[in-house]
Amino acid sequence: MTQNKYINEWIAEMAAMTTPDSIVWIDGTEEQAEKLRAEACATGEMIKLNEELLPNCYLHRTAINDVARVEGRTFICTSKKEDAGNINNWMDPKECYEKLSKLYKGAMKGRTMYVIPYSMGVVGSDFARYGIELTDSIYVVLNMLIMTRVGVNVLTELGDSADFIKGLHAKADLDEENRYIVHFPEDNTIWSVNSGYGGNVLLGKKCFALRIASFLGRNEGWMAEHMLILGVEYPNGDIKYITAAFPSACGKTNLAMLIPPEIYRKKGYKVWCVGDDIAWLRVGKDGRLWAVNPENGFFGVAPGTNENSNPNALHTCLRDTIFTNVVHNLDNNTVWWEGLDKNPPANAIDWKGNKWDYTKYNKADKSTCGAHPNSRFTASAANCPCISSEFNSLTGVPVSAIVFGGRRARTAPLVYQSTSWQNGTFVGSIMASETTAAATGAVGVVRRDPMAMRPFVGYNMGDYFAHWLNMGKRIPNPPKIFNVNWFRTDKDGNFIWPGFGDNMRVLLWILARCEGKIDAVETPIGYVPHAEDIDIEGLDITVDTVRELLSVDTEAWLEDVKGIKEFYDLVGERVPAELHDELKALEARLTK
Ligand code: OXD
Ligand code: MN
Repeated sequence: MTQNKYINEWIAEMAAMTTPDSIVWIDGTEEQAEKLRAEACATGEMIKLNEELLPNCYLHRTAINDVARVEGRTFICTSKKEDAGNINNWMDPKECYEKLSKLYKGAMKGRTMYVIPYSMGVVGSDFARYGIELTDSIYVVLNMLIMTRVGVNVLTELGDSADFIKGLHAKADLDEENRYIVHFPEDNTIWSVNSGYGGNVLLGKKCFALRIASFLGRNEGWMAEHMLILGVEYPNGDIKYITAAFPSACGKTNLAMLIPPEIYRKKGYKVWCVGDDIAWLRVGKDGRLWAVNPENGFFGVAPGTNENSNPNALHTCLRDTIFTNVVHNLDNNTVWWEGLDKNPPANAIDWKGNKWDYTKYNKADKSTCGAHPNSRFTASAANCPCISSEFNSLTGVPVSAIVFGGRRARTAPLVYQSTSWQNGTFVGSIMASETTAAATGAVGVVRRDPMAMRPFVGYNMGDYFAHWLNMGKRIPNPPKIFNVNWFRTDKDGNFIWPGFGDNMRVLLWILARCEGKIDAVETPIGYVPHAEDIDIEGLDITVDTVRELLSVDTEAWLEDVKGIKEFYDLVGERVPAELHDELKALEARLTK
């Protein structure tokens, strides 16, 4: 397929270790994909769904012990432990190669090794980086064909270069005790073994586009971030772009595909989705920060996706989609998940492959769910009704605002603006989210998740903060940095802000601030809107409620300062002095 000796020698070496029966190159053609789908259906790996209702859609079930990313088994293998830092699991690279080689030995015997040449970003663009994934899973091949740009043109672009990310995946025995997702950033290598779940095995996504890319970006002067990218179109046709980072379970995909409230739609406002999970950011020739989404599809959480929460996502997965671990409706050969609608199918199979009795469903008991809470749809960006016309742009989109956020019942106001890039980096570094009862049983446990990158920084978190500060010095016209919290609750625990499409009202305030069109109130934590400046026309809430949403609870913040100190101590001595200064200054402002 290629004359590139680096590629061919590496494949030969991996094949000698894993001993597949055959090696098949994936060329990106529809004919080959169709043959693989048929083969997966013949072996039961996938189920073809109703062609009329869900054209070209398939259902797959993972092993029941293999349903999510495994942070405890994810490693960054740098030669020096301190370069991986305290937040990452670390293994010595040599030791790790030796240990995992034993697990890979003969792991593909009786199987086929597929070779997937893929690009993160538009092939040939300045942003693009190339990878080759070797895998023994057709499911992985078919997901990669949706999530990345796969094809021989990647090999053409690579020519005889050694500059590609080498990914090796083997399902082996799906043994949890020997499951490893390991990254060798100094060798551009990713090894994944004993898993078949998306986040662990679609190596272009979290492993390459975040962990390895964050390492490359630090060395080369760009950024790889866990951020959605959206464009807000004004009635006059102007479009302004925002990137936003939120931890899991905070509605990233919903915000990325937001539909403005009717009063805004009538005035001519629109929102365009560029990406829902990952942004690569570079300084443009014009001195602004430019963003691309390196992916080509969405690997979205299915439960809770419905006509109200995210109609665009729902429409995106009506065709050409792979569903994983959702309910199979046997009556019409379609799929269902909790929160899709109020009509659970009576004749159905649950995500574990067992007959499912929806009458036994109890919201409080996850084991009665028909779909796994982390069940997914893998769908093509091209099928998204609100996909941006800039999705395939070679240069990306210019970013006006960076938005951080989390799920906080009390601490963070609906929105506030940082006072500078340095202060904004601090705001990102102290990001946190509270667990919900539904997720863990323990309400309000705060997990620090800086820039929503805690599981995804491929090097020392302290160095990552320093890279953010350095980038600020390199961007002549940087985006303004904000923090939002859609999840503030009243004393009875009810959400105060309506969220979803109405978050548009907050985005418009953010963009007005970026344009210098509106002033704000200075508080100890940053700039907060005047309550009257958040438009509530057509909403069921009053300006006083907005005032409550925007209030800064000094006591809660002082409590938070303690948690931030503990977290900085955990990250260790590489936390930049500027961020310690920011923390001291915040504490002083809060106690003044
Ligand atoms: C994801 C995640 O799957 O962040 O996108 O876990
Ligand atoms: Mn994500």
